[in-house]
Amino acid sequence: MNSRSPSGGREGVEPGLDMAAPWPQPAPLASAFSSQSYSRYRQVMAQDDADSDDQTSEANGLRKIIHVDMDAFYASVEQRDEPELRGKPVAVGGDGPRGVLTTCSYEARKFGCRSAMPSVTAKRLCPQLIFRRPRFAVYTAISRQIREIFLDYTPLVEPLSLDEAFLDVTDDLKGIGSATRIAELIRARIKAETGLTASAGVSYNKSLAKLASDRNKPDGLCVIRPGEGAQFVAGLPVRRFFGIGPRGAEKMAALGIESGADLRDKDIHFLRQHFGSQADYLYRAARGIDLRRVKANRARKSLGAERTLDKDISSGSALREVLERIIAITWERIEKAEAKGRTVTLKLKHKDFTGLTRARSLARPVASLAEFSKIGHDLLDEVLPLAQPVRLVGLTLSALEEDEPEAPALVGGAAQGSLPF
Ligand code: DCP
Ligand code: MG
Repeated sequence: MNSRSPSGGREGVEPGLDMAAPWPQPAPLASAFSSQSYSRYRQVMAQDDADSDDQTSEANGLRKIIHVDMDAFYASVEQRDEPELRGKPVAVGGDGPRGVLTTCSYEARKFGCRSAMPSVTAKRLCPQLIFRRPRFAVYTAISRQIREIFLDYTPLVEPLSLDEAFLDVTDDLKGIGSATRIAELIRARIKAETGLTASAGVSYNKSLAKLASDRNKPDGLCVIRPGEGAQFVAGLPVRRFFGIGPRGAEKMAALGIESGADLRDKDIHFLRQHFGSQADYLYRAARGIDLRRVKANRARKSLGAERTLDKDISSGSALREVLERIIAITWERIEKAEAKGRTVTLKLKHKDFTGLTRARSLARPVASLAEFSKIGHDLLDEVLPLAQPVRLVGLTLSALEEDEPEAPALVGGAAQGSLPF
């Protein structure tokens, strides 16, 4: 078993910082920290940060959080279903001139291939790279399978994407005895029931659990116990922190901040001076403190689809044709999710990567495919004729009505559960 835990370590809380005192609201993540690679997580995390509402639960007692993340998810599924791909460098994505890797197997990562890398670059790094097209229906089915496994241990499951989720196991519903043991049982069941490996991180808050799940990938486990969080983040480069993208990391490097330890050395006045509303978030992050709770039944913010075109196009009729296909895909997703939303947004990306969006909001949810389609086409008409050709077209439905109530917040007994790590 690949189980490690950082040893030693100072307390995760600075002397003089009163854990029982009310905490200020975490600052929302500012655009200075944006980065493409982290954008998916940032959206989720920034949202959570903005509506974190359980400032006292950390003071009430430490929680036990597990973050589970499948290893090289899409690529592992392809290797599972096509045994001749096992042990080989495999990429999932388009291998055309505009193709991008959604992910790649660990064998391909040895050559430097990565998620979101242009396929041409990946092929240059690894000429023997084998490409497969994504099979989203299969990935979605596996995602459901693993979610069922999670729900067997706790109702407090917060999926972040198809292949990862936070679980709050503070309340030991099955009487298993430790959070680490629960994580191991979950990993073993995922392996047995899906034939795939997952890595897990166990800790007392979400940020640390997520950092931990990444530490011993693939097929690994890492536990960060109370008292070890500050030590753990001290050794990390700051770009690994949530919300700190390449630009944020560059700005920090210019100020002599490379690692979590460097960040921790800066006082709050310095952080406020240089990072404004980010300061409180950074101050806490450098100490391994994260107050967000695990939220089950995360409400979806939008639903949509987009397509990168094989050839840049500018003609109205060609764009209408593409849009028609995107409308059909998006509406199918909307119906499947039984989503109701009021805002339709058209997104176009030009050849030079500049973007253009047009949105329309109704007073009530969009009622039918015909209505959705008409709004989509009206928005397109508004931007025609185009000044320059586009390479990507997307359409989303947002301002969604929540159809599932939020899970009750952890209070009292649950927050104070005594499950050991
Ligand atoms: N994905 C994607 N585009 C990205 C990143 C990821 O489409 N830019 C997809 C493909 C991945 C899946 O999401 O398989 C899960 O993303 P992860 O970041 O968890 O990456 P992997 O599971 O592939 O690898 P790891 O073992 O690092 O978790
Ligand atoms: Mg993964």
